[in-house]
This record gives sequence, structure tokens and C-alpha cells, in this order.
Amino acid sequence: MSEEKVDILLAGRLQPSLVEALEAGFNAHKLYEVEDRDAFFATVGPKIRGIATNGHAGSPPELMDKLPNLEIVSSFGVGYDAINVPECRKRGVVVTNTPDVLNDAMAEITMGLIIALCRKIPQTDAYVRAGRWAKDGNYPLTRELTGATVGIVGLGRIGKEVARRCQAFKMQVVYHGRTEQKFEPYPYYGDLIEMAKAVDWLVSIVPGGASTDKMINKAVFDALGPDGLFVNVGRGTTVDEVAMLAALKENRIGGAALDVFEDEPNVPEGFLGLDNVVLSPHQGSATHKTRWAMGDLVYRNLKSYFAGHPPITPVS
Ligand code: A2R
Repeated sequence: MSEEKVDILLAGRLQPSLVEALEAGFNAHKLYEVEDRDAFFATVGPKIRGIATNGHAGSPPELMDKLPNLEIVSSFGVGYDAINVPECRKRGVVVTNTPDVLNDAMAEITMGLIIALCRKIPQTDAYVRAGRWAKDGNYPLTRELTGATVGIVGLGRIGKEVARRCQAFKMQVVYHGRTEQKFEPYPYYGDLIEMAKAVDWLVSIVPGGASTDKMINKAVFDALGPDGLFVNVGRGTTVDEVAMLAALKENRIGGAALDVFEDEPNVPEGFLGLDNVVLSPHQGSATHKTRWAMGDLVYRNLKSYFAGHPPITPVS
């Protein structure tokens, strides 16, 4: 006897492998294809027991108001700042995310951005393509990672993978977070400004949300100084973008490599003409392998929960 399928709502667009799995395993309703939402919520709303969503669509309270029998929100991505978790908790709705499966991909792009900024890879590529190597001679010398100190802001699951790779590049690793992790081998700074003063590289991998909002600000950039380099792969909201742009324009910091921005996909015009930045369109976890694994975890969280087991990766 086949089990009756649970009704779930796809609140935002998700990658094809996940949509396919959700359509096979559930009665999957795509909110973004619904034309008459009032009619949809009146008829289907009470049947919906789960939401599959992404980091942009989230699960707004206004949407949950229309779903009186909602039990779980399964979100694609490790960051869940688009989801009002306290509000979900109040409603007894479980929230899950997709941690760990993206650590390696995130760490790879972080190292890629660090090397690109250090060795000016985008600029040297453009130099060759423009025929300037033959015309103007060798490209000017660049900096090097070996022996440099990197301060990791947020030594979490991803931060630890970045730290290990930085060590492989013979860098000194230090870190900042709210709490010291006594079993980690790296020196800890309780004060971000003090750490920024002490490092050559500042790499940020903290989550978004109120507690990190604009925590990397003018004072941090001043402490980092004209030779300091900044890399952000966490969330754009954690940086005061106006202060960063001013610091870059005035060469008060050495440069920045950015995968995340405050208002994606809109990158402030001011960054585009700067030679001391490397820009990336939020590519952190964007590999075939990792995105598949993230989708698989979204699916398995829902399946596990509706089979009467605990969700696999609940947001704690
Ligand atoms: O503060 P701690 O000791 O709990 O360390 C966490 C740190 N963190 C913060 N550091 C300073 N000030 C804060 N207000 C603050 N809030 C959090 O960020 C921890 O070491 C790190 C986050 O690590 P995980 O929770 O393991 O996250 P994961 O998987 O490494 O992903 C980080 C973020 C995501 O939330 C997305 O925004 C992005 O990377 O993809």
C-alpha cells in the first residue's frame, strides 16, 4: 500500500535536482507559479505541512499566516538570516538548513579569492588578453601568502576548513569570535580591532543577522591599515559597505576580495572601477557537487521529519 504524499510548498525557486526530488516524494506546490494566490491559499493552504525554500525567499510570517498546518521549513543554504527563527519557534515550526556539506566548496572559493587578490590574477589575465605582455613587458611584482598572518572572523565549520588550507599555504592563522575555542590550535582575539591591527589578511565567514550587522566597520578597516587585505565570503550585511568602499578608494586598506554584498545582486558602482578589488557573484557553494548535496539535504530533512524521525540538521 503506497503512503499518502505530504503537501509541501516551494516558497522560492530551487535547483532542478531538488525540485525533481520534491515532486517525486511529495505533493509539491510551486508558489512562484501560482497566479491566484488567494484562491490557492484558500484551497491548498490548510493542506501544506512543509516549506522548501531558499535564502532569498525565506519563510515570511505573512506566508506562514496562510498555512495553518505548517510544521517544518527546510531551507537551502547554511545561512538562514532570511528566516525569522524565533517567529517559527513561536508557531512550533521546525527550521532546518544545510550545514557542513558546503564547507569544502566554501573554503575553496575563499582560497581562490585570497590568491586572486594576492597575485592579482584577474589583472594579469586581462594584461595577457590585451596583448600587453608582448607590448609592455613583464607585469609588476605582487605580494605572497607565505609567512603572512590571516585573521579569521568566525572560526566555525567553514572557518576551520579555511584555516587548515591557509596553514597549507604556510600562513599564520589567528581568529576572532565571541567565544574562545580552547581546543583549536590558533591564537584567539576577543577584540576584532586588536586582531585587525595584528594581521595581513582579514577573512570574514560569519553569519548574517542582527548580531553581526556591519561589525566590520571603519574602525576595523583603519586597524587593518593600508597594507591589509580583506576577504568576505560570509554575508554582505556584516560589512559597512560604504566605509569599505571609501577605504578602498583612498587606499586606506590594501584591497578586498568579495563574494557577498549587502544588496545582491546589486553591486555598488563604485567597486567596479577599482583595481584593488576582486569581485565574485556569491559563488561560495556554487559547484555542481555541493549544490546537489545541499538540495539532497533539504529533501532528506523533510523526508526524515515526515517519517516521524528528527530532522537531520535542525537550526539550533
Ligand atoms: O561567536 P562564536 O564563538 O559563536 O563563533 C561563531 C562566529 N560568530 C560570530 N563572531 C563574532 N561576532 C558575532 N556576532 C558572531 N556570530 C557568529 O561565526 C562561529 O565561529 C562562526 C559561524 O560558524 P558556524 O555557525 O559553524 O557557521 P558556518 O557553517 O561556518 O557558516 C558561516 C556562514 C553562514 O552563516 C553563511 O552566512 C555563510 O557562512 O555561508
